[in-house]
Amino acid sequence: MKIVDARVFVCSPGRNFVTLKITTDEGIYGLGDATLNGRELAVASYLSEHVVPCLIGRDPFETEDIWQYLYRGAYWRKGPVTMTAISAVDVALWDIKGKALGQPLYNLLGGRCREGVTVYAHATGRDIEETADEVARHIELGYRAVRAQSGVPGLASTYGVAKHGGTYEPAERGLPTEHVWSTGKYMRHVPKLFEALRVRFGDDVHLLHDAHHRLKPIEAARLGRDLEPYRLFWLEDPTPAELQEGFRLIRQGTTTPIAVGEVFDSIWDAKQLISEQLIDYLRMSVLHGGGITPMKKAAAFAHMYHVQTGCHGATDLSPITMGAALHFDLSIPNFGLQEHMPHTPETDEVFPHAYYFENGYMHPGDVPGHGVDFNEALAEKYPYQRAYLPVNRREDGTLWDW
Ligand code: GCO
Ligand code: MG
Repeated sequence: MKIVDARVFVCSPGRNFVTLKITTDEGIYGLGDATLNGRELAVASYLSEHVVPCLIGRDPFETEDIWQYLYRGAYWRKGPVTMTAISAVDVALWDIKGKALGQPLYNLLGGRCREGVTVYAHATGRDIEETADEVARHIELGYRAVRAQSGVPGLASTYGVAKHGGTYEPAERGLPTEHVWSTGKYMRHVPKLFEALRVRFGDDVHLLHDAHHRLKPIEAARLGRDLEPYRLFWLEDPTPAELQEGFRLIRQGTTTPIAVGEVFDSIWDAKQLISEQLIDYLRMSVLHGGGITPMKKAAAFAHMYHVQTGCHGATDLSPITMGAALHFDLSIPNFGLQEHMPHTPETDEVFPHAYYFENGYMHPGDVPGHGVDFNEALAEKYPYQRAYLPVNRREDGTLWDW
C-alpha cells in the first residue's frame, strides 16, 4: 500500500481544529489531529509545506520509520509545532493500519487492558457553591472523578472558570485577553473549596485540581500540604516544568499526587520528573506528545517508575485525538485517568465518532482504526477564526504564567 495524497483542513465548528487526511492507493484514508491552540496555522503550514511532500509514495505501515524520518530527519528536533505535525501523521497512519487490517486500534497496540477508560469531568463555578453544584451535576451524570475550579474572591477572572455560565473554553476570538492574578488570594481560597467539597460529597468521588503553572515550587509544596486532608486524586501543573529538578521541592513538602505534562512534546521534557519519581501522572497527549508511536514508549518508561498516564483531553484537542487517546488508554498497563471535556454539538457533527461515555467510563468503540471520521463538506461551513489563549499579569502588571 502507498500514500497517494495528504491534505490539511482548518475549520472552526465552535473552535479551531486542524485535521490531516492521508489517502492510500487502495482508497483507505486515515485521519490525524494537528491542532495547537492559538497557533493552528503554523502547524497547518508546517504540514502542508514541509511534511506532506515527504509522505507521498511511502508505505503507511512503516509508522516507526516515518516517525524517525520526520523527527530525526528534520534535523530540528522537538518543539510544539513540529511535534503536533508529526503526531497528525502518526495517528493518521495508525488509523490506516487499523482500517486495512479490519481491527480497532487498541488491538494493534496490545489489546484491551481494562473494561473502559475512566474519565474525569470539569466542574467550574464563580464561587464555591456554584462549583459544588457542578460537581454534584457531574456525579449525577456518572463521573467517578471530577476536577474542581472556582472563582477566587478579589480576582475578576481565573483559569478554568466559565465566564457566562455553561462550559469553559479557554481560547477566545480576537487578540489575547488579559487576566489579573494573585497567588496569595488563590492559595488562601483553594483549600476552602476542597474542604467544602469533601464535606458535601464524602470520600468516594475522586477530586482533582489544576493550578495551571502559576505557583513557585515552594508555594506549590505549601498548597499541596494544605490540600492533603482532602485527598486529591492529583494536583495538576503546580509550577512551570522547564526546571524539572524544581519539583524536588514540591515532593519534599507534600504527599498530594502531582500531574504534569499537557504542554510537553517529548519524553525528554519529563525524563527527570519520571526517573526521580517527582510526579505521579504524565499528562502528555498523543497529540502534542508526537503521536501514538512515541507515547507507547513514554508510557513504558513511566511504568518503570510507578508513573501512570493522565492524558490531556481539553476541547482544543479534536475528537480525533480523543478517539486515538482512548485506544491508547485501553491498551497500556499504567493508564491512570483520562480528561474528558465534551465538545460542542457542532464539533461532534463535523467529527462523527464511535467513542461514547457510559457509567463513568469512555469506550473507543470497535470499528476499525481509531473510529473518528471527518465531514469535509460540513467543515467548510466553519472557516478558521483567529483566536488566542489569554495572558496573565500579577496585580502590579508583571507578566505571569497563564
Ligand atoms: C486542562 C488544560 C486546558 C488548557 C488548554 C490550553 O487541564 O485541560 O489546562 O484547559 O488550558 O488545553 O490549550
Ligand atoms: Mg491543565
